[in-house]
Amino acid sequence: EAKITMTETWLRKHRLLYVGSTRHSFIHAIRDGNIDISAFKTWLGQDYIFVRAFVPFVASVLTKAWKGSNDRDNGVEVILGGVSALNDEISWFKKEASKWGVQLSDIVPQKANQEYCSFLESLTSPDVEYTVAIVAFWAIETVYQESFAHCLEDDSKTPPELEETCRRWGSQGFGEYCNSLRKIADRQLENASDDAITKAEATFLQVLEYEVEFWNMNHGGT
Ligand code: HMH
Repeated sequence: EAKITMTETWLRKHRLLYVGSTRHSFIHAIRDGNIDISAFKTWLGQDYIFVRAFVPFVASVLTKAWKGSNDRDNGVEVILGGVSALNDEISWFKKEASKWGVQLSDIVPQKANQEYCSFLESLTSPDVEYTVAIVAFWAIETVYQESFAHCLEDDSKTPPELEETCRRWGSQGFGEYCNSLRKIADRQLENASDDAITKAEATFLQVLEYEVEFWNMNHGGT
């Protein structure tokens, strides 16, 4: 029988917050076909800023993995793939913004976004252990995966012009990538100190809270 991993334990323990971050009213509005296009455009512009701040964070996770890469299979290739995918993601945001008439150079980061980006920056510190950083990375990607995959289920009424956005994070390929990140996180957690495990759990919760605030920013918390 399979043993219960640390991430599974946390997902069960913090179910309410996890569901709050992956089944937000913004996501329900996309899925039900009720999304206000201005809310979608707000999200698009703000997420472009977030993703730009995400690049140095992911690069810092790569650096941490690289330093421990004499440990067999610590995930360095998967993370390198993640860094590489961000190049395409930034281009996609530019293309999508021009499609919707969103002027990216004019976007001012809102408070929730600024706070989330500062949190990401704090995680780039060399004092933050690889275990903590990889847990944050897994959680950040997984919230988007679970959220957007929900908008692609058979009974969803997602507007066709938003399907491409939903597929970016909701596709099976992105789901497999999230599973790989989860395995890396769980493998790290198996060998981590109690102190690192405590910090990683707190960081996981912070990510979920920032994600809820990020959705609220686009969708008024309704
Ligand atoms: C706010 N969380 C936010 N934006 C994203 N693009 C992701 C997660 C996934 O990369």
